[in-house]
Amino acid sequence: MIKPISPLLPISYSKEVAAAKLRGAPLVALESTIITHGMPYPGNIEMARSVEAIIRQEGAVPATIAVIHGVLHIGLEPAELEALAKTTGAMKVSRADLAFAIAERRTGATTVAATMIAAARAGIKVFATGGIGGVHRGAEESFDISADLEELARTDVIVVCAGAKAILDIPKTLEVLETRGVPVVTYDSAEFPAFWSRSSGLASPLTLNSPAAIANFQTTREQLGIDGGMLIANPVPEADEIPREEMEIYIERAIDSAERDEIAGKAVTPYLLSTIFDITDGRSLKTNISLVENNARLAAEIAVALAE
Ligand code: PSU
Ligand code: MN
Repeated sequence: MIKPISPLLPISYSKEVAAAKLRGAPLVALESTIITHGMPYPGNIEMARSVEAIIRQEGAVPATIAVIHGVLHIGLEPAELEALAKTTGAMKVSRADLAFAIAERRTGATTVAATMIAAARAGIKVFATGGIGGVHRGAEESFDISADLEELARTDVIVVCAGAKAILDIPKTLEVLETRGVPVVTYDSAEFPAFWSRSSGLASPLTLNSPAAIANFQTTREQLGIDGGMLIANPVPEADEIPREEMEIYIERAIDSAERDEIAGKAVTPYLLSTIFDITDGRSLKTNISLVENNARLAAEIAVALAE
């Protein structure tokens, strides 16, 4: 169920997104935490620009979502995107703090959960990201389960990702998604992918082989009156993947280091990502950019198929 936005909410559409909404063009939402907390500058701005360009090439319109000085932005102008990529003080904003960032006139980058909320309110049905948050390893002790999972259960947006990072407990993440009724569809593979790696060792709950089939599945869910999101897992291109066995070594080291440094709460994911970036000498970043670009392409194809 998509609630409309109050006319009193401070919201701003980029010129391109406003024009696209007027003519009913397909739109693809993009998150901004990946820009401010997921990658270092200038790799982050290069990724953000190239992802937007890919979506345009595929005949859709990109809408990068963020809160800037208390205004919810649906689509960023090039200068706004650049400024956000350079900011070091942006909040990481999820469902719990999206309204806080707006009310307190803060600048905040939206996670998957917060981007889904903004996209749904703005009438955007498809969203491309890198990886979703999930159940962290050791969650039985820490209770660290990303709000992304709950959002997927309740908000009607198709989220295209490269699977779940193996810094998470992937089996538990899939269990929670199943419990909450979120369809998990891997694109063109029987195996659920693990972000930097094409393989997780786990079968995907569902598989579809074309954007049209994904659009048709979503339309059928709507016909049945089933609300909530769905997760499309798109394996990283083979040329850029880091194999699972190799990745496992880096991940173990990053998790050990996070425990030593007593990292908790929303700092965990950014810490692990930047530690892995250091350990792999930047190779993980190259993989990360490649998979986001790959996801943007598929998301645009799905948005175009949904519009047909
Ligand atoms: N995966 C990445 N880079 C990121 C994230 C995930 O490769 O920056 C971000 C996304 O915005 C995701 C968030 O929604 O981390 C999850 O954080 P948490 O586990 O604290 O909910
Ligand atoms: Mn968390």
